[in-house]
Amino acid sequence: MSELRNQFEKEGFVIVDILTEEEIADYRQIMDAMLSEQKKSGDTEKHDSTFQHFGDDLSDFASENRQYYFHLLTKPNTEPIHHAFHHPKVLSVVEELIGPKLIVNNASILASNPGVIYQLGWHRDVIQIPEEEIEDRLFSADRFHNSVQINLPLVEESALWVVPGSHNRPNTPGEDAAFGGTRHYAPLDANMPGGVIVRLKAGQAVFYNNNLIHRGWSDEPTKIPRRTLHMGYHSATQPPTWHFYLLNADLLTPEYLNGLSPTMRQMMEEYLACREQYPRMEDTWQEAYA
Ligand SMILES: O=C(O)CCC(=O)C(=O)O
Repeated sequence: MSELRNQFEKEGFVIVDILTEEEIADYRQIMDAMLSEQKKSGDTEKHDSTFQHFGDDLSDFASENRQYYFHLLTKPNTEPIHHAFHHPKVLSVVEELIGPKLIVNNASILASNPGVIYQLGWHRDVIQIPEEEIEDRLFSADRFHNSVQINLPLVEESALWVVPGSHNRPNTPGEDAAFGGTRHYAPLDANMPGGVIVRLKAGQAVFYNNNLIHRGWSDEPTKIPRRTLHMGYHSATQPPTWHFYLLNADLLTPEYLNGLSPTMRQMMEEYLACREQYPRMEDTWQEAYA
């Protein structure tokens, strides 16, 4: 097993340099055309983050004083940045971590302008699973978790916090106490033992097992914008997890697919073929699921 994979399995995350300076500048330029840093809101209210699975509309960016979560695939006018989702270095690291035949199942951007307080409580990415169906066996070292999530910032960031090594074991009593009885989002004032900030330079990515206990967080209003590509993949050599269903397949119409680059179109066709093979998200956390 490679050193990188070993570290990923032990800690639940790895940090890798991905983009060159030139690519960072290119990507920033594309991003600036979609999301303006000049746009300021007069809004002084405190907002909860949008429920990520719905996603925001690009045209709403910065109208409220909060972080935004944009789904880039299935949203027209985001095509100029789609090549980020098949960046060869990203794909080769994911392949090293979980295996070949990668299917993209999340391609988003986490974005905010300066001055935002962003607080998404501690959680594992099991929000799609009803709380009473979340069993400890899902967080076992014996179970292959067929999902890698990635944050690739175009501006340095320190928004993601993780509890290293928490991805393949159940909660400790201290973590249970911090969750306060829920298996979804912990209360915002939870004091999670062992939580650390993941500090990333622009162009560096964190690849994480999203069973890891993690959160998105800033204690104070941010001083710099957030422009972070956020992606998820699984390997088609094994059945997908519940994260696979994050893309809204209904929006992948023939008309939409026709407007994509040949590579992106092929990736979406592979996504749809996999969706046909595994149509039911609710099967994916059952014990009998292969
Ligand atoms: O980097 C972040 O803001 C956290 C994202 C997150 O918690 C998630 O996607 O589940």
